[in-house]
Amino acid sequence: ISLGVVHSHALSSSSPSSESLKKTIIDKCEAFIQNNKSSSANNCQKIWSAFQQAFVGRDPCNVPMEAYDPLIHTVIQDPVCNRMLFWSKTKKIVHDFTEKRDCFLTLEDTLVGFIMNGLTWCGKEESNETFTTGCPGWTDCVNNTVRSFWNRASAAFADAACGDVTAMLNGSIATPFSPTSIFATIEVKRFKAAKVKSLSVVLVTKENKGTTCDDPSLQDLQKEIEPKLKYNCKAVPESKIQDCISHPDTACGACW
Ligand code: AVW
Repeated sequence: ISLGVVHSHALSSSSPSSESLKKTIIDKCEAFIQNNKSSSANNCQKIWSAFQQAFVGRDPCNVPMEAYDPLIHTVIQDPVCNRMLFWSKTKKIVHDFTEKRDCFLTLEDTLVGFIMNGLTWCGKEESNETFTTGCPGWTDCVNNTVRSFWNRASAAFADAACGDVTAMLNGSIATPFSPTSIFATIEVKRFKAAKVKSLSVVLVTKENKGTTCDDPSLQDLQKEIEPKLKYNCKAVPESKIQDCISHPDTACGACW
């Protein structure tokens, strides 16, 4: 009796926008696996299906981060102890840096972060379609499709952290450790003392101007970290990191 409805859903689920999101995601997934043989145990079709079930047919402002649990559990990702790089308000420089060298890895350099980086997506109640435009923005509602994904993926990245972890924070702004950031609200809270030895903050500064490691927000961070883990902070001029980006043969240890 409901064949008509099923049929129309089947049609709408293969609308151009749905097809292009699926293709974009599978293409990015396969490209990543090509370049990162350590990820070859992943199945991109399975990843797509775990991903889409998180938000298809849902109000795009009512997708909790737990909706992405099946996706996170589907992705096979080896932890990379001592090389994990967290960041906040330093998106451009941190990725210019990790793109050039293999010594550090951000969430966006892992399979799931790489696939979703730069994409917008959402669904709609009582619809099988996926959309890439007209989706709620980052701050339009708390539980929006895209923000909940980044919250969940960040939680998984921090859960997997081990050894000495590094965080690149922005010394050119008033509050480098922003209490509303994903780094503060999710990642720092999930470091496991049994696995993570220390947190090293790299505070990126403009020619020794701006905030220093004595900044009150960084003292808050230190209080949150110690005595559970070791904490240290180093102000590093942006030009020094830029030099390391332009000379990828410099040893990573010499960058800060
Ligand atoms: P961020 P986080 N409107 O630089 O610590 C639109 O603050 O939160 O660092 N987009 C936004 C907004 C906003 N108000 N706020 C955040 N974003 C998006 C994952 C935007 O794409 C990694 F593992 C911005 O560039 C890092 O350690 C991005 O969120 C950590 O979480 C980062 O915001 C970085 O997140």
